[in-house]
Amino acid sequence: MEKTHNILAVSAIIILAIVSMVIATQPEQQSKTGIFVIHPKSAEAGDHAKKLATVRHEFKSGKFTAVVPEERLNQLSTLAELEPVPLYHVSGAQANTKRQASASRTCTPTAQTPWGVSRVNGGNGGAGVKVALLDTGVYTNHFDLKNKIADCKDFTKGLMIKNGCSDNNGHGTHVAGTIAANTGSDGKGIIGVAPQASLLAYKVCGNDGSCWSDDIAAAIEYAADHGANVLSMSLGGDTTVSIMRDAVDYATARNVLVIAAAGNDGPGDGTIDYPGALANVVAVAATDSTDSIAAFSSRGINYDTTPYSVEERDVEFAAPGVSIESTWNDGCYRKISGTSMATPHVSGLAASLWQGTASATRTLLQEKAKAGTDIGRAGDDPDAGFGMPVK
Ligand SMILES: [Ca+2]
Ligand SMILES: [Ca+2]
Ligand SMILES: [Ca+2]
Repeated sequence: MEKTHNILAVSAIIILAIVSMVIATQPEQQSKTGIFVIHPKSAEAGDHAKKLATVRHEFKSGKFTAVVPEERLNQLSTLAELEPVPLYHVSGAQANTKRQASASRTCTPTAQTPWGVSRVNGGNGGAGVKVALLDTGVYTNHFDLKNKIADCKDFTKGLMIKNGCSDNNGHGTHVAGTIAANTGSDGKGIIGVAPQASLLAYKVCGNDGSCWSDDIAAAIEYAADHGANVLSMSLGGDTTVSIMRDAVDYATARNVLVIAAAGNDGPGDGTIDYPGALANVVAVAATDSTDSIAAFSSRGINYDTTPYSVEERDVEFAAPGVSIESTWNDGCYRKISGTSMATPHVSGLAASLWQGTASATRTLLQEKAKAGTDIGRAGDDPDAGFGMPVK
């Protein structure tokens, strides 16, 4: 008996020792450099701080983001408030498809009007309305999109905003099609929710679908200064950051209706992602073709807040987001799922129903959703918010 105890005790010590060794030999979790929001304590401190780090973006508020080497962190923190920049991700499947150019149409969709477009408005309108699309870029030569792209910029290359928005992922091209595809010059392609709207295609995500939140915030401020009416973001993450709130406030004050995916972290309540979770960003959940909420769709906290009043972390709307067919970056079409696919249905409908101001358009969408089928749980709920806005 005593021997057994000894063996057990020795075994426990050996196991503990092995566990300690394994923990000790794990590579350090934090990298040697990080990306931070830098909020200088004075103009002079800001000038000094910029010499200690590689500036990525400058913001209207006077804050900037930079890559900071670890050994400079202490010195920088005497000059400025530092805040880590979160990495977000697109809210839908992606497949890293290589782009291909094609001079003639090589593909046709399985249905020219996808089920989601039929559900929302059948695909019409949007003339004169500009929708900024912040994503992995857009394949601008797709037959059904080639006359839709009013601007094409890349925010992922640092301080200087570059021309070009090539999509080597496919996700951005898919979202673009749901907003504004126009069946192409031959009329044989697919139709989006607002086929007459024009797109400002802003690349803020890399080919792997990950997106630095400072690239996103910079693109939001740029869109607000360059005539965007609606701003659509099929992306998000678990945390927010001051520059995201600042940029959304800036765009909202300039009459831009900002719309984002609820996220794909469902079905638990409170799983909603930022920036959709911000009160002045419209958060969109995903439904299937029977108007049921997708299990993956992130939920809000609507039952803990005031009904039919949008507060932080509330879901606002539900829209089609399961097996959605749209344009792909190989010149063809794909069916994919996600709140990424739901978001452009609401962005397109906002363009199609544009009321001249962002707030009047948002109110109209809310009225239409409230008047329609009660989707998800009863009333304004964490699954679907006000419900599904349809024309
Ligand atoms: Ca929101
Ligand atoms: Ca509420
Ligand atoms: Ca409901």
